[in-house]
Amino acid sequence: MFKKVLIANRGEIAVRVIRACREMGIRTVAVFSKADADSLHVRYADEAFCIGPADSASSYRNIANILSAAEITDAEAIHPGYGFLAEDANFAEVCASVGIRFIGPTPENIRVMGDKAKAREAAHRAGVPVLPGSPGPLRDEKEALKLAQKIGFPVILKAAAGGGGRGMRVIHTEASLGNAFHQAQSEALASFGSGEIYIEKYVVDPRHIEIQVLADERGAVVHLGERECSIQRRHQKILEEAPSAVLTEKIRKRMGEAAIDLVKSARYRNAGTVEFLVDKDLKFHFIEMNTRVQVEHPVTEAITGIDVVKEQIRLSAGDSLDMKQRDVQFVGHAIECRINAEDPDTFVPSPGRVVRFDLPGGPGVRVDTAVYAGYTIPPHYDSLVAKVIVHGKTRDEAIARMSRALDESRIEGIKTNIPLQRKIMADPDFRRGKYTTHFLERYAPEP
Ligand code: MV4
Repeated sequence: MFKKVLIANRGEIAVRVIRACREMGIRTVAVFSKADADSLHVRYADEAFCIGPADSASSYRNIANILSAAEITDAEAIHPGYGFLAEDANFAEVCASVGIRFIGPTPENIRVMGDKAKAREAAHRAGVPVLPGSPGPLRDEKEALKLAQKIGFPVILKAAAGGGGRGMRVIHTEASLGNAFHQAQSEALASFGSGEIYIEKYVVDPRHIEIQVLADERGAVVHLGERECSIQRRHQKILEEAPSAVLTEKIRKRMGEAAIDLVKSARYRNAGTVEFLVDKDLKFHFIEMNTRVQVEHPVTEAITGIDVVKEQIRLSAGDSLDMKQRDVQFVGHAIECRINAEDPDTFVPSPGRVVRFDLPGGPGVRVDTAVYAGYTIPPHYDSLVAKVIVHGKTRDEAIARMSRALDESRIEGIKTNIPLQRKIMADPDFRRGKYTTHFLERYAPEP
């Protein structure tokens, strides 16, 4: 096992990885920007290294500075967390070339899944259901039109290098396809440096359900069940739960097997998440694969008892998967609420000094955060300040427990979305489990 790991991230995920390392007897190196000197991840690590100014391009995304910190401190491996360098195939490759283990999949895995058109092809090759659409990237507007006519409207154009919803265009009529094609292409080029786009049948009012997978270097694979992630605004998830309230045992099993088929066929390694859209008839189709640990991994940990971050570290060190699919047992129901520093009505970020930070506790409650009373949340990064995760015997118990946990919370000095999370807990459709990706529009109009 590694003796020392560098965590190339900040905030709650850096704290989360440090905790896993500490319990595994691995020494930790935190890196931090000048804006983050007072963050908990700096305090919890065995060593901490300043890697640059506040802007993340100069610090948390600065490969040279991070590798220097790793070399100076003799770290054998780097955990990238999520965001920043987590899905940078080039970074993973550079780590390998200087003899530092990147805790995650292979550079080739990241490259294939990072290209959403290639990922679609990989899923198709694996026999995993994909939506009708282009086999690869679109050559021109003419090809887009031909395919749209074949698939039938509505269709959606997506950036191959995109994901997470950026650079997408929904098209309802033949007449609007021309403009949409060129808009999607130039937006993709401007946002991702690649104008490659592809087309798919558009699923109206879908659910977003994803499967967590783990794979070792010998090709053994398990899935850890699904996470329901439909409660989102502008492609930012707000709340996640496991299991999904709508899946049947039969479909859950088929989705898990589909995810495993893709992992095996693509020779994917380490932890990953296979994303599906699920329609009203519970038909599911692959859309993307995420090659990192995700913000919402704790709901899976709660219902399986499996520590996803420790598994990532073990698998990266070359250990074999120490479980079979039948060993993965699901117990109870878990919900995660993301607590963001933002105005609950306008969604405008609300950084600043936190004067009170009373977190919930008690049975079945977990809080992941790098914030404490007296801390000043810097304005330079995302607005996630804490994740509240609850686990209960049933979905009803988990909802009651989350409502109770949110009621116990007192955060002052900054605005947070706790009032919005409380409204969601009280919503009759949420309580019935009847919701889709459009659920939040009633509380949070898209601009
Ligand atoms: C779709 C879709 C419907 N049909 N693809 C959004 C995030 C990214 N991971 C994929 N996304 C979607 N892909 C097809 N073929 C619906 C979404 C989607 C969505 C789209 C527009 C506005 C809000 C959305 C919220 C969740 C999912």
